[in-house]
Amino acid sequence: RAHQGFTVFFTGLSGAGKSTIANALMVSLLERGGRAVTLLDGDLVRKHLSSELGFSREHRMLNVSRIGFVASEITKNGGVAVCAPIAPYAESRLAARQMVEAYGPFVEIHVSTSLEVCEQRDRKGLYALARAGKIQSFTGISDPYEVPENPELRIDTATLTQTEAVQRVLDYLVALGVI
Ligand code: GGZ
Repeated sequence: RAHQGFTVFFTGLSGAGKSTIANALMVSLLERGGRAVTLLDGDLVRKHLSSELGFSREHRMLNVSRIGFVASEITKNGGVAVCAPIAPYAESRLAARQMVEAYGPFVEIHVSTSLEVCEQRDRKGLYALARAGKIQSFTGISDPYEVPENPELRIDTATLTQTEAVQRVLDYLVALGVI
């Protein structure tokens, strides 16, 4: 299964650590060599693929389904897709899973860092803006996040270092036999 494509799909609140872990995972996978790794980060996707979309339920569903489609194409062609949207709705995560699983494994990773920790960190100042009502429909504050019920992995960055978090993912992928 060395040439089996697969998708790693991180989901979690803003500031939970999805992008950081996704980036570090990509670096580790590239160091191992041998295959193309494509990062579909929330920010980049919003800029290049979903620039016309906002944050309504409908738009978030559409955004995540686009990510799922691109990930499925990458998986089909034997590549590795690493996705890191908030993806707050179970229905859209399932849609992405179903698209990908037609061609290869879909590894859903809930970056479960609590709202309290994310808000305390507030790296981009977005939680303060959301609390002040200056950003509407902000996930965790004024918009829902449906906690994944059966993710392949859960990672809490309050209790794991970045290195440990990436190692958990790599261990899972080794056990799965795809790396
Ligand atoms: C949530 C928002 C919002 C609202 C802007 N709600 O931490 P960030 O800044 O860099 O990542 C967040 C990003 C979320 O986009 P996604 O494409 O991942 O969301 S979804 O999967 O739901 O489609 C945040 C920023 O956009 N941002 N407004 N209202 N996050």
